[in-house]
Amino acid sequence: MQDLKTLLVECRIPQSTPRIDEVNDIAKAADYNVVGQVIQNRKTVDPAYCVGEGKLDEIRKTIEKDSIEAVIFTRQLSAGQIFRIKKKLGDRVRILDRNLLILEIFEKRSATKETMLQVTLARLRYTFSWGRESVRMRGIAGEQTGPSGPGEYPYEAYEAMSRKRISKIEGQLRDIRSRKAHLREHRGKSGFRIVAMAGYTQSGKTTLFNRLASESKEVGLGPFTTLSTFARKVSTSSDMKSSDSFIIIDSIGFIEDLNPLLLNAFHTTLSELSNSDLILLFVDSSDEILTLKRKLLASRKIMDKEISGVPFLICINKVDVVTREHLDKVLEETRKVFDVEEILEISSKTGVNVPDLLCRISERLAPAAMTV
Ligand SMILES: Nc1nc2c(ncn2[C@@H]2O[C@H](COP(=O)(O)OP(=O)(O)OP(=O)(O)O)[C@@H](O)[C@H]2O)c(=O)[nH]1
Ligand SMILES: [Mg+2]
Repeated sequence: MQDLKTLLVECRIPQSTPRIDEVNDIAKAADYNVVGQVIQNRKTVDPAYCVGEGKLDEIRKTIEKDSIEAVIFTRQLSAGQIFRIKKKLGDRVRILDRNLLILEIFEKRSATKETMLQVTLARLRYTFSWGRESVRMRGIAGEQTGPSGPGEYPYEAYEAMSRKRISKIEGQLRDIRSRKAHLREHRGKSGFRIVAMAGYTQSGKTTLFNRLASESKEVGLGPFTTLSTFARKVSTSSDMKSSDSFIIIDSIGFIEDLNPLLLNAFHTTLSELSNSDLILLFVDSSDEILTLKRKLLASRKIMDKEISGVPFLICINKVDVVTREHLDKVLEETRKVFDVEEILEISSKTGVNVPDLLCRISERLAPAAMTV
């Protein structure tokens, strides 16, 4: 149980996307006790401290007055900014940016060896330059800044160790992946078609997975409830003939502006989806239109980069909680981003239109359809 008293800090510049609500959700999911928010509007981001130095002084006073234990910046901070902010706010407070927070939630939710290795790798790569930076900034907590051995600076040892760990983990991941490739081949030979679910985090993928596969995987714990890939067999009729069955795959959700180092960590998890025969792309219709538009664009970007070439069917989910008028707007926005004919309106939670969805999956997976 973490429960650190936490302050969120957002530096808003013209045209930047407000992130504070999303970061608030992720922070809560990672068990931070968010007690306040500081938003500063500026023309540009301060290169030294992200927010202005005066604002940071105010934040320091708030930290002392309210016994704040963690400060989370909603923007990505450079290593230099992190060290300067740490120096100003003191070592007692934990300083994070959105990426480090996402890494924490990834670590917390990692359930498989592969995910754990992927996340460790992402963190090592993300913090690779920190040793050098801490020396440049004259060290955290007075570490020595000169050579520690013949011609070797402390950061060189840190980097050499990181490099070693990185290549070890890469090797372990290669082994796991080749075993998984074997499994996939086996699945392919068994004649089962594969249907994968994709979409923004919290759009309702696992809720449908549980419904279809009679499973009870965790849902609704906030962003990134699911990190690993799960596969189960689903039958669209009572006999379990392979022509009526398919394998459904649940996976990690998308998020906007994920740092490439973090996205790459999940590249293979996502690219597993590109081996599928059909993708169900989830859209959360309960979002406000502006949020929906941003999430649609983010989904499109990730689909194009990671999973292009696989046919997909869009599932507008959570129709049980929205009006017809709102749904029509959702459809209109979805069509602007995705040039597809087939969009189904469903509710993973109540099961509305799920039988229709199963029919459409069967039809799309039928051999004749697959050759089109
Ligand atoms: N009202 C309503 N809520 C839904 C529906 N589907 C899912 N939810 C809720 O939305 C939240 C997220 O659901 P999940 O199934 O965990 O979403 P996910 O896409 O798997 O999320 P990640 O694993 O984070 O990618 C939960 O609180 C669900 O109860 C739906 O059809 N209607
Ligand atoms: Mg999930």
